[in-house]
Amino acid sequence: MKTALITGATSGIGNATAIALANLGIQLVICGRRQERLTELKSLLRKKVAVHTLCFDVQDKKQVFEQIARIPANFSKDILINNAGNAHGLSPIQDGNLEDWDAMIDSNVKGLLYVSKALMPHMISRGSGHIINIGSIAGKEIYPNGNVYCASKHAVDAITKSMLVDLNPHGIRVGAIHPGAVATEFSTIRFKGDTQKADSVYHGFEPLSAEDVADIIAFVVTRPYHVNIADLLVLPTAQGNAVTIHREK
Ligand code: 8X3
Repeated sequence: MKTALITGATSGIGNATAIALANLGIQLVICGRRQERLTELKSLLRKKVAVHTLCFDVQDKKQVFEQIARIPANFSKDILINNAGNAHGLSPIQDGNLEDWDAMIDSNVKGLLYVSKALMPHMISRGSGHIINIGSIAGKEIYPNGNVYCASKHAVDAITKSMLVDLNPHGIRVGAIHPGAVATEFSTIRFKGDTQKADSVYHGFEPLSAEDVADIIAFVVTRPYHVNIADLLVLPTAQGNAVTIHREK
């Protein structure tokens, strides 16, 4: 039985992906910072597949390695979905908040590296595995005030390409999915709970839903093993690039 480990599984794209993969009969290791939410999701999904929860923050190096070492032996480590990450703030670089910068680099970049580092040896020893990194359109282009968030997602793009090359001799699939506007808690977190500001991001057009992205992840993981979807930019039809969105008045 295949197992997928999903970081940031308690909300947004991670949560929708857990549901989509459980529907495919893929066992799950769901990771997040909130135990109650993990327990809730586990009770929803365990009717379909075996589910193990791991409560840790990807920013915490020690916790990452300790928790991943505790995964029971019946959960193999076939698929890793590096989804945990967020945007904090949207302001000119000269006005950037240092805590926001640390949070974005520590989770979006370093957290992804820590979790990957903990899983890669298992994949290498088996000569198979699949790593899917959730990037962003912000990893393909920069936009005004996006600065450090864009830098963190450009790093995800670079890390994905590096993994593709370095893991190539080991038979491991690696790819990234780079979504544009997805209606999740993303903007509420970016704007520190200002829901009015967050809602205005998705005003006047139909953004992607977390389920739209999860559907694509389900497609990516179910390709025959010789097919590796390495790089996908996924936008709502109303979005042309990071700053061009056709909104109804
Ligand atoms: C989320 C999309 O455009 O806010 O990563 O950067 S965007």
